[in-house]
Amino acid sequence: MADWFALERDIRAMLKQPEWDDGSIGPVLVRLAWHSSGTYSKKDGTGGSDGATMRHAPESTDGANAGLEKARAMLEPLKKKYPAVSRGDLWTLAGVVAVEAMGGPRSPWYPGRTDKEKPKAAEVPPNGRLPDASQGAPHIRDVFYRMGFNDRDIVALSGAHSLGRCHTDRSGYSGPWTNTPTRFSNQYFKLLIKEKWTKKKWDGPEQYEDPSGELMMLPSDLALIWDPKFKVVVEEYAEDKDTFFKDFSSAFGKLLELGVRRSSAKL
Ligand code: ZEM
Repeated sequence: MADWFALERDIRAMLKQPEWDDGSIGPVLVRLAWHSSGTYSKKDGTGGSDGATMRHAPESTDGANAGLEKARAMLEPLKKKYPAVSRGDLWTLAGVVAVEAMGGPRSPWYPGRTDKEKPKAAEVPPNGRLPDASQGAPHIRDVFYRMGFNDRDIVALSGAHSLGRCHTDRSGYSGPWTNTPTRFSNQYFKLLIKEKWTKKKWDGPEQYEDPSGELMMLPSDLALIWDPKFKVVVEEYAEDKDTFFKDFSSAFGKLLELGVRRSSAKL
């Protein structure tokens, strides 16, 4: 049996890294957990975090995963220290621990993923399953409905953009969504509603900025207030942090479980 408490302690201890972005690798670990899971398709059960297939082509080459090789490399020392823990478990647990350590809610999480060292072609999901930030509500629904989520889950999960930032050398976009990118909060929803978002004038891809020019939104973020059904939920979460935390906790937990096959029951 792996010592899960010791592993969680070690994950928490490595989050603070002064030379990394805003001083914490928490946000990029949350993104790793999400991208390793968000390839799932409920139609045929392919994709998801089981197998840790993001190490293998073509998933490793998906433009959406640019930069996540750094997050995976940062977790490798823990894989060495806890060899019985699969990378699929390590990457998803790191996301859960990071959210909680940055002030967010704990999500339900269960071990039992099995890494695929030499996956067959059909066992690695094709590229293009993760959402495209340049697109709007219909695309976002296509992608998240494919995983089995509903509109409310979509808005809740998107609240993770209270964390972290965009990097021109990864996605081509630039900047953080909030002034507190290492603090999990409902600030993203408040800003979506309260700020005036205008198109940024630059050579990069279409993105939006607040009047200060310091904060950003992707077209896919603004889709959450341009679509009336999404907007109602954005307004609710902007007003009610506790409901957001509760909904995020369960939706993130559900995301990390997608496609996980266990030989024995959950612990
Ligand atoms: Zn994100 N996300 N995301 N996201 N994301 C980025 C960064 C982060 C979308 C997206 O295109 C982008 C969810 C949903 C969606 C995080 C968590 C979650 C970036 C910037 C882009 C472009 C990448 C870069 O340049 O480094 C789109 C289109 C989404 C849905 C429509 C969900 C769901 C998430 C978790 C539950 C996080 C934490 C980051 C910040 C990463 C970092 O390195 O700081």
